[in-house]
Amino acid sequence: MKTHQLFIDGTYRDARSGRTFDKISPSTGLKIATVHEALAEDVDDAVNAAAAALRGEWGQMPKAVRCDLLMELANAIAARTPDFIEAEVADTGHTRHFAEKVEIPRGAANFRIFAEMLKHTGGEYYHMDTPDGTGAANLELHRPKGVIGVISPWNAPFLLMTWKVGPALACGNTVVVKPSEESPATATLLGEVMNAVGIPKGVYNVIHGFGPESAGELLTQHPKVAGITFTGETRTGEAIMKQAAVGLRDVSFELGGKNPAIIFADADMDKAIEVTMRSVFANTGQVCLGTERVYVERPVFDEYVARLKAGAEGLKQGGPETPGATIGPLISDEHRQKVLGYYDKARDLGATVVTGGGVPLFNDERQGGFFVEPTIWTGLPEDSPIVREEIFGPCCHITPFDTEDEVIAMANDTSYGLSATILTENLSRAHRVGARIEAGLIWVNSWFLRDLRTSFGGSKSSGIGREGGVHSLEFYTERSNLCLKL
Ligand code: NAD
Ligand code: 6OD
Repeated sequence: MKTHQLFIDGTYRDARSGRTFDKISPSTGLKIATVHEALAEDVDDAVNAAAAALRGEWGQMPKAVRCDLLMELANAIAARTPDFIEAEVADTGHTRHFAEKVEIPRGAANFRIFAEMLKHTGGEYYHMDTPDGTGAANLELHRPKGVIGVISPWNAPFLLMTWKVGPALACGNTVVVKPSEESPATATLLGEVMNAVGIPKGVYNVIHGFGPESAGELLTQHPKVAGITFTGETRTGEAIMKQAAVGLRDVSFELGGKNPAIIFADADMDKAIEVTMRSVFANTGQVCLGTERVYVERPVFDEYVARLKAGAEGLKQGGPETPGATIGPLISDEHRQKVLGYYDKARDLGATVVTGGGVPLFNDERQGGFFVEPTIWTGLPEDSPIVREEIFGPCCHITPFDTEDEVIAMANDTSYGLSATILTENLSRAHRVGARIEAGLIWVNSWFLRDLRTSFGGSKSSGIGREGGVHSLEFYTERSNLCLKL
């Protein structure tokens, strides 16, 4: 049985609160770890350590040295890939394949790419004419913002946490990370690697706990925290915004989505099935970018539904220990109840259940896990909660459409604006339709294809701000204009 302590000022230690909570395995329902819960004193210790590190060696370190150290960190993470995989799959129930091919390499890349980018980023300079003819030089300086509070979710814990910690550290900040209570392991393990490569004490701190009245709320209200970067549910974002309002802390929010996949009749149907099998079922549908709404042009509707059904029924459910498993459990019993609530609601509302809709039966240890059947519905109106609300499970509703205007209107008729996926072989249509979709990320003939230099984030209720590339630099630094009269 594992114990996850707090990581503060370069040292693992028990919470001063004296409180702990259990971490339950999603794939078996059994307890796998005891986690220390940080309350006010612990949060204070972590933030103070982070603030002190800004004034110490880290704050004085030349940018090039800091970036080289982060490159070493990326290599050291890669060298410990098996440990990170084990930690991640135990907490999340993800397949080893997903952790090995996507989550852990991206964790290392999040440090490498931002370190490389910062190392080669220059500054802005504006010459100005003045009445006396001598002019002035304006230098736009970027300073680290300060102590950054990182609040991350459970659905891709290491990838999403490092997506924020990487640029925050590259820009010279220090961080206090509050990983989800459902996924404490990889953030904790990263402390060992930070120490091993010589990242100064206090630069990276980890506190565990819950949101309200626990570590999350306390961190976002701490007066010494300069900025909060948060990925999670839209409702949690609203709560954090209120908490961060006192002291006017800056926020960057990556929130929920109810993303459309749009399949035109001219699409390559093999490609459409391959892409949407991933966009609907990858990570058991627990991906903010997932496409729980699928719109299919009427001439290919029946063919598409039949082929996606066959694909869903071909998935093999199982935890990381199940040979050949292609789809894992949901993260927790609580989340499973939420998803099953939508499964029941869909049936009550008269949806056609194309496949799934329930809980699978197993005759082995998977029976204790939090599995649900991959599920496809058709036949519901666009104002149904199934089509409007983020479910965050392995499911989608498929609607037929007849015209571009009609499908664009349906795709945009949502309070969210995170992503969209368009399947078509017609480049002009891809551009025409894509440009009219109100979302931060639009893919054509692909999904979740990520160049870390590009902007990432959502509009409407899907977020505030963008991170990625230079956009991360904007959030994780403060600008000063130095105007030098010549
Ligand atoms: P969540 O909002 O329940 O929790 C996220 C984190 O916030 C956790 O660490 C939690 O402890 C913390 N938290 C909760 N209440 C808090 C409070 N009042 N103050 C401070 N911290 C608080 O989200 P989740 O269930 O872990 O993750 C799933 C959600 O995240 C989905 O809605 C998904 O769409 C979204 N998500 C968005 C993106 C994106 O990039 N847009 C990426 C991944 C996940
Ligand atoms: O790839 C990323 O950087 C990113 N933020 C992915 C988000 C996945 C959502 O579940």
